[in-house]
Amino acid sequence: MTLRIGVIGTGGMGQHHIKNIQSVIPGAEVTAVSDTNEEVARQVASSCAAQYIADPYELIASDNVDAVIIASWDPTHEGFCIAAIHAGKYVFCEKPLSDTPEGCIRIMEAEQKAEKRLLQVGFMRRYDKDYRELRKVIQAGRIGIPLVVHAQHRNLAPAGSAKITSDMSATNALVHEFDITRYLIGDEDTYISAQLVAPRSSRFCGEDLIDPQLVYLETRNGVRVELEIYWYCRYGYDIRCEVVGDLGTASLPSPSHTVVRCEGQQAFQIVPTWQERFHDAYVTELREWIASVQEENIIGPSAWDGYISSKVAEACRQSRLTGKIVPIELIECPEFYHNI
Ligand code: ISE
Repeated sequence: MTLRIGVIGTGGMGQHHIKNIQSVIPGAEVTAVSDTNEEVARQVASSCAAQYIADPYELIASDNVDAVIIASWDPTHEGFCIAAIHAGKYVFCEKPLSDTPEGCIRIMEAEQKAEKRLLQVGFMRRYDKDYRELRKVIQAGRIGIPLVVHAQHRNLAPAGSAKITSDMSATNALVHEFDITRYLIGDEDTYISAQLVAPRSSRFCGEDLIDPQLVYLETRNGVRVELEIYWYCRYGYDIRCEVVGDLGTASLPSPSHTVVRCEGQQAFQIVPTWQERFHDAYVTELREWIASVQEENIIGPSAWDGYISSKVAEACRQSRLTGKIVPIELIECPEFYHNI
């Protein structure tokens, strides 16, 4: 049966998911959309023959909606997730699950009360073929025991009109790195501390944002993770990752495979946006999510994964404010989230 999806948030990410559902993902259709920007939401609704529903809670409750995608402003995620879970509906929530760890805990509590996994978090990098390949190499033991991870997360410039704050470097962008690093090195290991270091800021980022930022994490097994987030790198969307082991190293390939040599130079394109870099990952992610909803067996990134990333982001914030290395103390993983 065709899955009827309601989408909350018709900005860049919401529109991207809607386009993918319409054009390349069979088995689902968008039947309702909601956004605080009514004009855009109505345009999007008419482009996919969906209903525009002003109140997102009404969309969640609608008989015309079997499952919900949340792609709205980060601080609104928690309320919508909890409402969808209370309504017994499957929900796919863009990252971050919540902008606070406490919010993630409340979502986990709601899901446990429902006694059924209903929620998946949009950590789409787990569906990217390059990250999947990197993980395979590490898990096969080819580089030995992972010791160090170096990763860079660079944006050409922030997308959309929302103002980026220094905390969003961790809550909105680095959450991807916190999650994908666990996926690469094995999630039986856990983060135990975080330190945020602010170098001199770019001239282009404005006064309220520290940019770039460096983050150093330590895991219980002693792996060191060194991350850079840079919103205004101004040359493209550039995601890099190298894992150093005791037998060798493995890294993501260059994002484009066509290398041009001409006029005395060698070059390859660096795409400008994450929608382009991770296009295939977004499609695979939604395709697998839709299939898992239809089979009533959600297996993608869970609320527990969302909680861990949010907890690390919170430690980064504390570190920025205090200048100290901040310990990360996770709550005990509820049994509900074991082995999922
Ligand atoms: C954005 O929200 C995303 O999710 C992208 O994947 C990320 O790379 C970017 O930095 C975020 O702002």
